[in-house]
Amino acid sequence: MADEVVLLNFWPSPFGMRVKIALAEKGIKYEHKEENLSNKSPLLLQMNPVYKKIHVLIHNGKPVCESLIQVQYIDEVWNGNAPFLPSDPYARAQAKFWGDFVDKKIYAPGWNVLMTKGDEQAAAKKELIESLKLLEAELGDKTYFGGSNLGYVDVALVSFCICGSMPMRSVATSASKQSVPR
Ligand SMILES: N[C@@H](CCC(=O)N[C@@H](CS)C(=O)NCC(=O)O)C(=O)O
Repeated sequence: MADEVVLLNFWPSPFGMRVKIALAEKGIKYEHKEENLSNKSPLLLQMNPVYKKIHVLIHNGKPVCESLIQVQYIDEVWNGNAPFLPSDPYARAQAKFWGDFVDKKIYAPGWNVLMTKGDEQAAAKKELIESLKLLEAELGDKTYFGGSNLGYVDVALVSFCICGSMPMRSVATSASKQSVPR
């Protein structure tokens, strides 16, 4: 039986973009169902009863929540090509560490840069710049964090770079509406 893959998403979501990149890299066909954040579908609430957030990956009727876990899941299920995570346990742990770092030290201060003002914004900028320097040092001379191929940390990070090129403040402030400019 062919895999049935559905992504409940809100198109500007950087978290959803991680999953779209991961599925594209693996060549997996899926159905994209757009959610309205101000009127979440019963399916979304059923599939993510804990956080009630987009996005959700539904594989053969079973939900997987949280973007970094979804990327790991996609890598494990469709493991025939383009591995995101290295096979060596230590290298895997390191990649997961930096993926987590992207959420805590890039996304979080990045959001605060967009959404705050004054001293709070200045502190967020400082934290973001320091975090980017640490990531740059980790990247070193490699083409990708994954080495010569796109890896887990790249997938975790690149969606925020894509979002950085969008009018993110307007996306953020209208995130509860459906009228986000594409
Ligand atoms: N940690 C989650 C974050 C998901 C998230 O923050 N989703 C936002 C949109 S980008 C959301 O659903 N916001 C609506 C809400 O919280 O009700 C992940 O990595 O998937």
